[in-house]
Amino acid sequence: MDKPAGLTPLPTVLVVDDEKPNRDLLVELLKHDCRVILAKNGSQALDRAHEMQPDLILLDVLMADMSGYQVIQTLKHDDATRHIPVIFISALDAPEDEERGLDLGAVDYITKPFHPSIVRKRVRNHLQSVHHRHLLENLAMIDSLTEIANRRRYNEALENEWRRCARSGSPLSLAIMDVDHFKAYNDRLGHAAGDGILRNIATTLTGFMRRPGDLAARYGGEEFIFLMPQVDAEAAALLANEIRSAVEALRLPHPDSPVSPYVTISLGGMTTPPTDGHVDPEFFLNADTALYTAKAKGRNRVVWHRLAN
Ligand code: GH3
Ligand code: MG
Repeated sequence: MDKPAGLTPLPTVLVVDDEKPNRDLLVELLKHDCRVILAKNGSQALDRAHEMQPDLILLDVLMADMSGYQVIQTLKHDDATRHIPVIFISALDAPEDEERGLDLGAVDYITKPFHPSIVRKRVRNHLQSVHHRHLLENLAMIDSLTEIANRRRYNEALENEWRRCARSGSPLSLAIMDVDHFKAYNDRLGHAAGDGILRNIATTLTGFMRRPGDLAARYGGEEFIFLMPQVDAEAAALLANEIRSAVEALRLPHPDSPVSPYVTISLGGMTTPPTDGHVDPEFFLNADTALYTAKAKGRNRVVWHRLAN
């Protein structure tokens, strides 16, 4: 699950132990470094991990309903939880137990009775690694000029939303947009001013991300994407036109545009009912062809595949 970029909230740690005194001890120990949530058995641990997406799990091995080994196996088999690091805290202190825990994918294994300050420091170290991983993931997914999602993030979101819409039988809509006569803008006002335009457009697009799954991304150069899961063609084309109009309403002067005194964009779009399996390349191609048609028809307009525009 995505963590928001930028803000770093207090990390969340899920403590799983079937004995209350142990849970209390760990809460006392960790409460200054993180938000602690609790589970008192294996099945509760799986539910909490799913629902709360903690940054780290401290997992007891010997529990009544389900062993910690079974819990970690289930976590590691589930796409929604496999990324969450697990530390075993266990009274089983033989090297074979520790080895088994690490083989099952735990990042660390602490034996009971533990030394409180050591547990605290190890948890801190692991949370630091989690934090660095999130930073790297975010860096790799964000376009540095506009600070919105990049093409890689878009591709990933497209795969996910495609599958999600296929499962729920909902439509998926995609708009591709491109700045009109942008070369002339750069030639007249300079590349730095052009960069400013791209940032302005990115901010405007971000303002249209109103529903879960909506995604604004910079596809590359002066091309942007807006992905709209669960939006049908009519609604998507209307929204695309609102985006077009919002960019024009910024009134960013474009002295050399034959289309308008201001910077404008053209948009092409496509809506499809995704089928199971992988993304159909035609989805993007048809939206791109619609964009080409919007350019050919005079720019500063929206053309939607298979809609009377
Ligand atoms: P059209 O209306 O047909 O899209 O015309 P256009 O001039 O926008 O299209 P063309 O493909 O000829 O030129 C695209 C321009 O976009 C050229 C390139 O310098 C500019 N561009 C692409 N990426 C960037 C960028 O990151 N910053 C700036 N400032 N300009 C960029
Ligand atoms: Mg252009």
